[in-house]
Amino acid sequence: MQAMVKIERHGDLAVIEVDNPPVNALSNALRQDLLAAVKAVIADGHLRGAVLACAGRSFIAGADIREFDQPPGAVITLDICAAIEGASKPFVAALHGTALGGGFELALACHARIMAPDGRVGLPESRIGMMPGAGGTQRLPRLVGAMAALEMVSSGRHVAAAEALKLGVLDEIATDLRKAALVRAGALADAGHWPVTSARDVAPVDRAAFDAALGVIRKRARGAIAPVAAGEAIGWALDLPFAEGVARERARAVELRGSPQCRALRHIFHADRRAARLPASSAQAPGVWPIKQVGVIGGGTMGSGITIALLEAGYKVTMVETDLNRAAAAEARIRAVHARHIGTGRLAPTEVEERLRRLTYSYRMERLADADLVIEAIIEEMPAKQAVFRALSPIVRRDCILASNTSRLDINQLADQVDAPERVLGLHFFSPAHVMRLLEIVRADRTSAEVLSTALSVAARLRKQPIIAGVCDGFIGNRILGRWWAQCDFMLEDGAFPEAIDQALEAYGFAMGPYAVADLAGLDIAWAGRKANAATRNPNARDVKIVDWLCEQGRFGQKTGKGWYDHTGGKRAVDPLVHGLVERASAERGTVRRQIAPEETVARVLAAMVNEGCKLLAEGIAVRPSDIDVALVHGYGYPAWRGGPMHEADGIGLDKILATVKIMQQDGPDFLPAALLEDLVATGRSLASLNT
Ligand code: T1G
Repeated sequence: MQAMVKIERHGDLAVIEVDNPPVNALSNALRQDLLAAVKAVIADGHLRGAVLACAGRSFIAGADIREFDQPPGAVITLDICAAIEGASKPFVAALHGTALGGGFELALACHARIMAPDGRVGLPESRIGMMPGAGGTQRLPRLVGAMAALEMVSSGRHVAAAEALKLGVLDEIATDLRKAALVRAGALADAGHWPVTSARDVAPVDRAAFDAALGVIRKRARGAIAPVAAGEAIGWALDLPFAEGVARERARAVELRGSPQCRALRHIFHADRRAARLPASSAQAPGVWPIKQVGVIGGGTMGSGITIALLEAGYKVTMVETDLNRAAAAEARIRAVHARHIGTGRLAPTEVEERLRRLTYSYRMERLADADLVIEAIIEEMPAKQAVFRALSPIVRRDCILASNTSRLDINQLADQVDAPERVLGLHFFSPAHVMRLLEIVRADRTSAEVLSTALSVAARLRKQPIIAGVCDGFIGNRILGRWWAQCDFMLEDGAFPEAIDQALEAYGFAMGPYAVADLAGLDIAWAGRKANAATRNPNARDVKIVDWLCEQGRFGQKTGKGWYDHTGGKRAVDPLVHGLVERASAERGTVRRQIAPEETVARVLAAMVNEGCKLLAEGIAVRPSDIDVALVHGYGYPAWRGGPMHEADGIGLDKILATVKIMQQDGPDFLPAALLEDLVATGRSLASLNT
């Protein structure tokens, strides 16, 4: 096996080079080798200084998170930091790629830090339910101040080179990284003294402002422990001597490492990456088609959002609209978002100009003759969509991928309209499309592996989180949503009120409860769907009419001032009229209303999700349980720190979930227990065992 750490000599200076692909993660074995190398360099009387650098695409991206369930090894990163910082010769960190977590902490312990122009640093531990445990929370505020450090550890944000230099993290940005680092190490050795981060004082801070910022972090965390713990540790740097701060940080980090939240967030980390891979059964590494020129048909909210995302990712876009007014409205929408980005400083006016230069508007589909990919985003009606696909077929090249942004229609019926149906698939973006991370890639019966693999590469370039779904009404996300929202409506009839359900689910960690979300999205969409599906609804399915009554009164949610709540005062207020309608629904059903405890709300919602998830798996619509977790977390506000419903269900016990489903089966055929769930319970297997 190749050594993971090498020492190269450059005269009287050394380069310690770490080489542990893909991201130089600090595994137990690597830590041992690295400490040995640091000690060897210190002990070598011929060497005056050293550079710590990495081979491959990145500097050390942190501890190896695959080892978090094992006991820590003999050498911890804290020991290496202490050895470097207390060395009798200067150490300079040469950073490229992403210097994160323990990697960045090692750099903070070095006596200088030099970074390549495209490098980034950060302490992202809180995103995986962890906190820095190798002195990061104590050293960083000594360099950048407590407020900036608080923001960095709680957000977990990656900070680009220019900002890192401005903040005081870096000493220099250099194109010729190794050379600049060696020069710096030599200069520090010549001077005979070098800065020691832990010996610096933390700049004085307005304590009230710091505590207020911590309060905001606590509130925004919505139950997540890690961002708050990391923030509190920055406070220890203000109050305690370095050694004590580090000891407390370490103790708290060890606690978090073994916590259910850390396990859940690591599950999501791996689930995200698994979801972006083709299922194992697909042909080996299918080719990826080059995509440069994209057509978007329809410039409504979705089409405009998709266009903005495509421009951000560097694509050339042609938007096709039917008339001047609609094109003008789309242009106004797209310009407004870009103007906001200029206003917030996210984009420079020149960057916006460059993006908008890549966008052309047209009324003629013929302009899509050169397109590599066309995304249809028109009204959600099958005949209209079919007409678009029929019209496109003779215009575009045979290898132009044709995608629909439908959120529920049968992609196979669109593929039927064109030559080469293997290039047709669904690309279901979530609104607003330039913001929401989830992208459901819908594989139709004939979609080829190459087309699927190209779609995954487009998702990566758009920085979206893909999941692959099969064709069915609502695909993965909306089909599950339909079931658990139905359970919420049943709970209204059984005795709850909308605000109690919203509160129970927000306390559980959801970003917003279902009724608040419905008011935001607009009730008219659900109403139209209910009317369209009325004929095909199963007469044995339990049906709650409250949303129809609200819509009949013109209460479409926030856009009309009233919906499930009264928003006219600028806040969501409980409306006695809605309580009246809820009670009427119970009375019409002949139900004696009873108290619904928050625990029951959560249990029924979770059971509805997991049961439907099992049906999706058995039908082959979802590839693996963890894809369902990814969908719910990135597209539907499910708390990431709970790891998604399928992960949560394993923790609770599938037998308990099944018991709840068995009570819910009285609500009709949609809630019959999934055969897969029953089978898993009978055979004592977990959902996690199905993650391939
Ligand atoms: N440990 C193990 N494997 C890792 C890893 C890590 N820290 N980071 C990435 N990988 C794997 C990943 O699973 C994937 O493998 C491959 O590398 C490429 O990753 C002591 C306690 C570095 C920005 O949280 O944010 O340090 O799926 O597909 O988009 O205080 O990975 O292909 O088999 O994501 O270019 C803190 C987590 C740890 C960083 C690269 N560090 N990683 O992104 O590629 S805790 C993190 C990332 C810690 C200290 C504490 C990203 C990336 P596979 P990728 P990418």
